[in-house]
Amino acid sequence: AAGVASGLPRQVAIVGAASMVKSGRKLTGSSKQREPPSTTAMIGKVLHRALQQANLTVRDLDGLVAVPSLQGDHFMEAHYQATALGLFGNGHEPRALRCRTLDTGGAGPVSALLEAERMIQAEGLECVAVVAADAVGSMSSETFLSKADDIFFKLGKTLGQPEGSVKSPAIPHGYDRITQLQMKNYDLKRIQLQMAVSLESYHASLHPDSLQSQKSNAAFDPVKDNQQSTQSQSRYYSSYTTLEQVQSSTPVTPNISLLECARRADGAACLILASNRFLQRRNVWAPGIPVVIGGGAFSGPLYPPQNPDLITDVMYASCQQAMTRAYASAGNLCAKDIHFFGLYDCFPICLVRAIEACGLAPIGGGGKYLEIQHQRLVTALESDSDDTTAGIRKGGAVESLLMDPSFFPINTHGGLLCFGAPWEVPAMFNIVEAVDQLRGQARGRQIQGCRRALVFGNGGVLSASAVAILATSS
Ligand code: MLC
Repeated sequence: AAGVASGLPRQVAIVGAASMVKSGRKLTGSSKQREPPSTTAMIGKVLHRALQQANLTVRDLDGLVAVPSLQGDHFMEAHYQATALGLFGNGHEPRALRCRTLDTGGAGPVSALLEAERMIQAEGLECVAVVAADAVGSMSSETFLSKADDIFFKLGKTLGQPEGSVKSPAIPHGYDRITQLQMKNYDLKRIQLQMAVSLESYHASLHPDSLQSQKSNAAFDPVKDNQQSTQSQSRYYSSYTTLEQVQSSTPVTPNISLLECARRADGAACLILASNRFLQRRNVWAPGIPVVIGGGAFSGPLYPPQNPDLITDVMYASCQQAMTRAYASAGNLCAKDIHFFGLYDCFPICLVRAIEACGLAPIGGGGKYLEIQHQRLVTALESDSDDTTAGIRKGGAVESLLMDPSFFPINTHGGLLCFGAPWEVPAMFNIVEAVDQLRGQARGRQIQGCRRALVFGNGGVLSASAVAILATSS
């Protein structure tokens, strides 16, 4: 892998990365008349923050890539948002802004990142923003489910599947089919899937912006706790969800409970990509800027068939294929060259398959990998008698676990399960966290020596996969 992180010949850097997430107010009953948060307003905020990081303004942009939203449901999302935000100028002086909308479901942000990189490399653009926003956290349960289910009910009908073969909630039931198959074929255990939530929840407890931390911030004051001399720099912002809590969570499908579902949220994120030629001209190119060094994508059918015998590994291999292509395009890298993994985890089975596909565990070994990582965490917490409601003890077992780059280097923000999941936005959160890690700005959750990151987004029920590999430029 030596030399691949030079930023050449793929000369595109990520110079801005900003995100926001909120649980949203359920617009039911008397609040029915209230407007849900505007995706345009949210995009405006994160766009401004991401541009500011690079000392740029909207006038520097010559491209915009967006993904659709469930709440906005706009025609030509990128054009819509560019128009609504006034990015085309005042009409007297039209601006050349190339807009693209990409729909690969939850894989959208990673597909959009790769498209923005391609627009810079192949079309000669210089500075492209990637944006995503949604407000599914503010939807009532009925509105969200009718929209989400409708997609797959319609598909079932189109494919001539018997009435009722796609059950509500359609998305968790689709992932349950894959879960059952993986449990049967590879001895994956239910408890191992539940451990995924607990591990991610632990990471989310170290991130001040995760929904989990936002919800329980009132419980204690991490700043005050951190002033105690026995505490290290790392601190908790919330207590984490224990395995027992996941096990007693309300069942949604036979193999998925509420805490094992992507956590509905409102939110937005923005990335600013620029050519290093442009950055050198503006005098802002500096070693250490995250650059895109590889990418790959692959697609399969949108929903698993009812008959488990027809769900073959070949049909649902999009993640594996996208990973293989991404590693190859980054100069034949492999898992041991990567320090941070931003893996899509809308349900634990998605994470298990990604862990195997990226090479952190052999095929069929994802469950065991989770079990080992979970055991490491529990042992360290027990050793420190740590109740995760105070700062982390200096020189303690938990601190040394966090200093070990091999400890669960996945979704240090908490993933869809614990950070928050505004429909097609959350793979952006994986990328923003990767950028924070590569910049060394992940504070109490920083992976030591993080120089390369892999981000993966999944769309549909394991149907569309997009993977990008980022590295710090030298
Ligand atoms: C929900 N809650 C969680 C949680 N999920 N808390 C912690 N961790 C989680 N993972 C909390 C909520 O905040 C809420 O708290 C309470 O549990 C009830 O959740 P709800 O969503 O309001 O309940 P309900 O409306 O009854 O719906 C339950 C559900 C729904 C399971 C049907 O949550 C659901 O469909 N979730 C999956 C979302 C989904 O499918 N996303 C797309 C993933 S697929 P409080 O305090 O507010 O009551 C994908 C690929 C792609 O990403 O292409 O899109």
